Formats: sequence, C-alpha cells, structure tokens
Amino acid sequence: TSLTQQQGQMKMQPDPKWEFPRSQLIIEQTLGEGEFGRVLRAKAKDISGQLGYSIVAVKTLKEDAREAELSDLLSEYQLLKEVSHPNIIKLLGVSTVPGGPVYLIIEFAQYGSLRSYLRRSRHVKSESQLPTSARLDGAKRHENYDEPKECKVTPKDILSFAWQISNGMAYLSDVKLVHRDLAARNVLLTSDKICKISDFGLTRDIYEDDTYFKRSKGRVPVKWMAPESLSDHLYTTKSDVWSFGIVIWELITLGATPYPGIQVQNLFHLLKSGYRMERPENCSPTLYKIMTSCWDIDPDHRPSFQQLSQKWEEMLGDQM
Ligand code: ACK
Repeated sequence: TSLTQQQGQMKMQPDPKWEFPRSQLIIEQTLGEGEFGRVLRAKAKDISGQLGYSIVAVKTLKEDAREAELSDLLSEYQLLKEVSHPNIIKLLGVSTVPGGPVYLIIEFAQYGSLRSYLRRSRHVKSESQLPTSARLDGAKRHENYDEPKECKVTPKDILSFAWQISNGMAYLSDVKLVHRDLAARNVLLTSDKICKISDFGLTRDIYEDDTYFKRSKGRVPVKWMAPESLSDHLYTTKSDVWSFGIVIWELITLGATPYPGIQVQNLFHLLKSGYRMERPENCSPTLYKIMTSCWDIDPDHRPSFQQLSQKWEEMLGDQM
C-alpha cells in the first residue's frame, strides 16, 4: 500500500484550519533530503493570510518512506499546530487529504540550517585577514569573499544564536515538550539572522514525572545525546540541555562534528568515566564553563534553559 492509502486507513480527519490546496503550491526545487524525507522549496499562493505568492518550505516523504516516517511527519504537524514562538519554525499549512503526497508547509529560512551557515562562514575572510589594499574598498573587497559578506559570523552572532535557541527551548520546556533532536542541523536561520528551532518529528509531550521513554527505533543522534538517554532511553528537558551544550560547541567551532575522531560505540563509556570534549581554541573559559555545565552527569545539576537565557543576556550586555 502507498503511504497516502495508509494515511487514509489511519482515518485522520483533515483540519480545515490548516489544510492548504496542493493546486496552490508550485514546487520549485529540492533543498535537501534525508533517508526517507525531503524538503522542497515552493511558492504558495495566498497562504496563511499572505496575499499572492510567498516562498515556503515543504516537508514531505520520499517514495520508499515507511509508516514510521509518516507517523513522525504527522506528529510533527500536530505539534507545530500547538506552538508559537519567534524562535520556533512556523507552520503555514498542510496537505493531508488523500490523492497526493503529505505536505507539511513551513516558513522558509533563507540561510538554511545553522550548521551549514556556520560552515559556509568559514570561507569568509575577515577584514584583518585581507591585504591592506583591499580593506574598506567596497568593490575590491568583494572579490576576496568566497561567500556573501553577510555570512560572516562574529562573536556577538554566536552569543545571539545561543540566546535565541535558549529562548525557543525555554518556551518548549514551559509547554512541557521535549525536543529530543536538538542540534545545529535542526536549527534554521532566516535572512535577519533569526534562529528557528525545527525538526519536531521526534518531539514528545512530557507525561508523568517529566520523563519520556523512547521506543527503540531508527537512527539516533548519539553524539548529541545525554548519557541517560543513551543508557535508559530517558528524555527530559534536561537531556535537551545536554544537547544544547553540544550545540554551543558546534557554534564555537563553526559547525564541526562533535567528538572528532571518536567512534560512537565508545562514547557512552567515555562519558560515564568523566570524559568531555576539551575547550576549543577560540572558546573563552566563561563559555566553556557554560557548555560543560550542560554536560553534568546528573541531569538535575544542569542549568535550565531559563537560566541559560539569562547568562546569554548578561554576556550580550557585556558586548555592548
Ligand atoms: O542546511 P540546509 O541548506 O538547510 O539543508 C537542509 C535541507 O533543507 C534538509 O533539511 C534545508 N531546510 C529545511 N527546512 C528549511 C526551511 N524551512 N527553509 C529553508 N531551508 C530549509 C536545510
């Protein structure tokens, strides 16, 4: 059976508030694909109160996707319906009616994922690295950039990104949601450098003592996971805080892959014996202290996202 048929069998009631006609969508290109999912760029006519065409991103499934992936996509849809925060990706509409692919229509983020943005920024030469003759010479300077100038990432940008992600996560924890897959690849960046937390396919409600036990399934982002998630499938806001510590490390290293040279199968024992990533070269001791506090073996000793937001605010204040 095809997924659309399966979905019919699931007898999901289309929600008229969110349903958007596929005929008002012009698919333009593929932005990226995973094993079973695909993200497309499209133009949507008269969507979400916006008259005329707007550029949107469309999440959909590949032909060989399984039921589990459809269920993740639909649960992402259910979740996005309920949330609203400037640092969380906005749902614009959905196509779930039988007769075509399932589409999740979300706001388009010009700069793509934070990880790819950080990595692109590595190729941007800073003013001081340029030959003197090129400095402050608009026309000439431009030739020295592999990438547009706006891709440059400053220390203030790093703090601002960390602050925005903390704010979005503090909101999520307030509404009792655990993301479970927080990573720089799952944060999107708009052209105004606004971070938007996305990829809620794994997100779950917290019930009973703030804990979610994950059914064993699929590929897991081991290098972002807290030890208690690895050993006991325990997911809480505090395990999201652990992942956030890894995100800070990704920010500082401009999108490097965590635990370079370490095999994932060895990671759990290393972490249990107290091993943590060392302080990256360009990382201040203050910042390193914050990231390692997120990696406390005891979840209760890790800071809350609210406390983290405050820290970033103080540090951003010092930058002014
Ligand atoms: O790093 P990227 O360029 O940004 O490549 C990935 C790819 O699709 C697969 O996830 C990009 N992407 C995902 N969602 C969006 C969105 N809402 N707006 C723009 N790009 C997106 C992401």
